[in-house]
Amino acid sequence: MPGAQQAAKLAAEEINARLGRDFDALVVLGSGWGDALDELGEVGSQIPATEVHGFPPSRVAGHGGMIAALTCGRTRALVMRGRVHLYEGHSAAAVTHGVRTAAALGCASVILTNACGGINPSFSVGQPVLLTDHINLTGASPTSGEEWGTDRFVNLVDCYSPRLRRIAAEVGQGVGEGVYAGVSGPHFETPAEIRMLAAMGADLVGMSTVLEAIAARHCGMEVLGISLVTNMAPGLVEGGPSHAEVLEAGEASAARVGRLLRGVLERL
Ligand code: 8IG
Repeated sequence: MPGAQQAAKLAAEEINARLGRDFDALVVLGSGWGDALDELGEVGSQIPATEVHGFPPSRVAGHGGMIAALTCGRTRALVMRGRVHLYEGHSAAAVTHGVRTAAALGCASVILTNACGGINPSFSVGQPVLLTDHINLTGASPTSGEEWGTDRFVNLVDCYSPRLRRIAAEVGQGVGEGVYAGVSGPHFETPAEIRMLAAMGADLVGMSTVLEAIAARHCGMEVLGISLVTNMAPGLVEGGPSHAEVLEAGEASAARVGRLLRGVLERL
């Protein structure tokens, strides 16, 4: 059995023992989304992610790693907060371990959330944006060297489920739509790089999500991606982004994005 699948099975067994099984969906809470958890309803039990096989410690402020079980309407959700990033020096396999573990636990869909920079000038800080597609600029793939099911060459047409996007657009008000460019970071872009990304067709830029979306499709899961624009990209505004600004925008939007997540989970 390939490495990633084996690791996911082990992690799934441990989560099953502590949080139960039969989950419908995984929610990955990105930076700035942690406070949204309060809106999702009654959290059943939760465990530190580092107590589960294969989850490395996360060291970014505002990313306390934990895994929780909660029910939203009839949807049984597994929630992971404290994502693992390439820029911490982790591999594509480590970055996507949570998604593969959720697949091993039977989750049919995953909601990937993140904080990002807005490239499309029609977006504003604090706005949630549904991903219609992505551009993977990390140079990495979670499918490299991995067999999962039968798909060596994963099809990424409609990677972000049109069905889930429709549900989210109905639930959310003033929610945008756009293409997310995933880079490895952790430096922010130069203004010239932002002009390049805009010319490529990117509306948003961030340092996560794309590898998890690919891994989720590799495992046959439906994917919904939602970005919270926490800063406008370098070159579009004076100065440029800071991590403090990102956390502040996340805090200010927690209730709004929490309600959006809750509405989607109830209608999955
Ligand atoms: I939040 O402007 C957040 N994450 N690459 N650029 C990149 N990642 C980000 C940004 C940004 N803002």
